[in-house]
Amino acid sequence: MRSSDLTKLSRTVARLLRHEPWSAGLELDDEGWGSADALVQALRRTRKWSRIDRRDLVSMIERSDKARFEIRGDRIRALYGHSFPRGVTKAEARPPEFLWHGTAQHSASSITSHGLRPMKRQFVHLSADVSTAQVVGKRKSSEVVVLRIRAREAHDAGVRFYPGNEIVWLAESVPAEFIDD
Ligand code: HQG
Repeated sequence: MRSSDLTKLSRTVARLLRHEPWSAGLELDDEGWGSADALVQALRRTRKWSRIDRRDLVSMIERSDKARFEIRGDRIRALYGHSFPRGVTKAEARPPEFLWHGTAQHSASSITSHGLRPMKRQFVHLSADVSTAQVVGKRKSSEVVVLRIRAREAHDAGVRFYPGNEIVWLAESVPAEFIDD
C-alpha cells in the first residue's frame, strides 16, 4: 500500500475506533477493543477499501510514525483520542515529574487561567517530551506554545493520569495550578 493510502486508512480507522464505531456497525468493549475482522468487513463495504485485508491493518499500524492503535489477536483498539459518549476505561499510572502540552498560542492564556479541558474528546492529551508536544501544537497553529505540566505533583494531589502509549498521557482535566507557561 502506498504511504498516502496508509495515512488515509489510519484516518478512517481513527474515526471509527475513536469517534463513531456505530457508523460501521462496530461494537467496542469498555477498553475500546473491537473485532479486527468486523473492522475489515466494514471497511470492505466501502468503495475505497473494498480490497483491504487484515495484513493491511497490521502494516498500517507498524509503519505509522505514532502508536495510535493496538492489534492483539482478533482485537483492535485506538490507544487514545476517543470522543464517543460512553468513553473508554483506561488503567491509571503515576506519571513522570513533568508532562508537556503543545497548543496554539491563542489558547495558552485560557489554559493557564482555567486549566486543561478535554474539549471534544474524553481526555486531555499530554506528551512525555517537548518535541512531541511541539508537533502536537503545530496541528493547531504555526504559533505554538508548549506548557509544562507538573504531573507528579498533580497526581499526588489526586489528579488521575493514564498512559495512552509510551509518549501520550491522558487525564480527565488538569487544574491551572499545575500548569506552567
Ligand atoms: C485546547 C493527535 C482553551 C488544547 C495529537 C487543544 C494528540 C483549551 C484543543 C491528540 C483548553 C483540543 C490530541 C482551555 C484545552 N481553553 N483551549 N481551557 N483546554 N484546550 O485535538 O491535545 O495524530 O482534542 O490545547 O498528536 O491537540 O490524531 O487535543 O489545542 O496526541 O493520533 O483544546 O491528537 O493525535 O484539541 O491532540 P484536541 P490535542 P493523532
